[in-house]
Amino acid sequence: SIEIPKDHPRYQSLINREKIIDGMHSKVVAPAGLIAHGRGEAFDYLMGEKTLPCARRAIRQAAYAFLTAKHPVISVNGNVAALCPELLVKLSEISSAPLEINLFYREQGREEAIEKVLREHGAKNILGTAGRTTASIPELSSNRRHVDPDGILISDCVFVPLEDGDRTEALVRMGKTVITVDLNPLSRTARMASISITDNIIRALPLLIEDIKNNKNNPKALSEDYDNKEILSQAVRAIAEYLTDRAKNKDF
Ligand code: PTJ
Repeated sequence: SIEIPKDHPRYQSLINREKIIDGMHSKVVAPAGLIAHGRGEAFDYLMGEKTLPCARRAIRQAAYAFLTAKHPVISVNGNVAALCPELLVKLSEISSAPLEINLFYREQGREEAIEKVLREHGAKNILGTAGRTTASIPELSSNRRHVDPDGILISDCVFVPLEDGDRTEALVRMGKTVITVDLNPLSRTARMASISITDNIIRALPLLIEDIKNNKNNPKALSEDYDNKEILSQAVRAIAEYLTDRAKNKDF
């Protein structure tokens, strides 16, 4: 991998790219994960690479869902394992929700590669490892239908960042609360999920961890009227306003 100078104006973005590229070489990330990352970057640009107020509200609601669930589960794919394994492990610890590896592009050696990364970052309780995904999600034809019988199958709340729309829909139909993080507020996943956080996973996870930590004894303090469609509408409007302001002010 290349050396990125710390004073480079796009340092963080370049670091994230390197993580995804390195992840692809070690089989953690699927080749399509590079395309997914690029799409995410584009949306991040369009919102000024910051957490929008509506995303902040969605994060609070997600913390509430985690804290009030009986069996919350954190679904892990290649991109999130490459970008922020330490944050996934922290979220799992603070919420007592197990991590479950669940891949769209199943390929020999990927589950093992992701398990290795998670273990290196201190994960103890990992579901969905090779050979464990013997249950299936009804009416879902993608590879993601294979799930761990002790995890997503019996969960009441699933955190599925950077997800595809089909599974989100199938999980909602099974009666589960589905939380996603997706920079694209127009994606099927964002529209199908119960709680959609329109933010970069890198920025959203520390805030989610904080909210869970600070409200463990009183989750009710987090709850407020919540309407996912309204939150998505606010995200789209925030992007439009940000772009309009920049264009008006010739801020280039
Ligand atoms: O590891 P696998 O095999 O399970 O595959 C993972 C990918 C991400 C390749 C797979 O789920 C996929 O193809 O996803 P999509 O359909 O491309 O959707 C990914 C969504 O995540 C897109 O809407 C992106 O805008 C968004 N996204 C990408 N990077 C980030 C992001 N959202 C938040 N934070 C990011 N860093």
